[in-house]
Amino acid sequence: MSAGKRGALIIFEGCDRSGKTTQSRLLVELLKSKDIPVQAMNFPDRSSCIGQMINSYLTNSKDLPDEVIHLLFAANRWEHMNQVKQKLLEGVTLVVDRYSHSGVAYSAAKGLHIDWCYAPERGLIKPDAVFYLRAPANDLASRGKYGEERYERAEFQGRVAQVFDRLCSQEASYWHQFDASQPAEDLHAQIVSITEELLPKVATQPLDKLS
Ligand code: T5A
Repeated sequence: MSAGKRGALIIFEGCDRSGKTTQSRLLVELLKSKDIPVQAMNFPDRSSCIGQMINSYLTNSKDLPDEVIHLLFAANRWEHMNQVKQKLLEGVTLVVDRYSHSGVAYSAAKGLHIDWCYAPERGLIKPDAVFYLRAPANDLASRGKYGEERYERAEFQGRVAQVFDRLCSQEASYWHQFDASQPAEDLHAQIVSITEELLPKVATQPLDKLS
């Protein structure tokens, strides 16, 4: 990469089974094929100590108060922030499967106040783009392996989608909404087109923080 050019922080958000993992993988493969420095990440990162507690909660082997699991998800992002910053400044684009807005959407859908949910996310590096994959909860419920984890109930996912919709309209300057019901290849083509415009645009911009 040329001196002073940074990578982009690209986030995939959406309800469970909306295709984030599929689209992140396709985007990373495409960028690699063009020799663009890129790395995949995902939250929660279940490999750390905090991530293992989150995994126990999601797989229903441990119960925790809503506030506690919310703060653990946020802490799981904070424990990676130095690495995220370093990679971006080295010119590596990060394609991340879920980030702060998942934290806010799932906890607010349980009834926690949205401002309280947002508080521990403030100060994290702000995404350059959020790709929001949206589809009716019933469509997603028919996809493979749905129902294995704690939040995979269509009624709850409907409430999560409502919060994501609200965040999408509030943060319209960097959110892009896609119809996640369309074929994966069509979705990928639209995501690539936005990414190709985004990378040169943000390369000389300073990193920003969520506020
Ligand atoms: N959570 C997470 C919080 O509460 N707070 C937080 O801060 C964070 C970070 C785990 C849970 O944690 C919660 C949210 C989640 O409930 P996760 O591990 O990311 O988060 O779990 P999921 O979102 O459920 O991840 P999945 O891998 O299960 O779903 P994806 O990544 O959205 O979907 P994907 O790509 O794996 O595809 C699912 C299925 O659909 C098919 C795929 O082949 C696959 O079978 N598919 C399509 N089918 C039709 N059309 C398309 N366009 C398709 N794209 C993919």
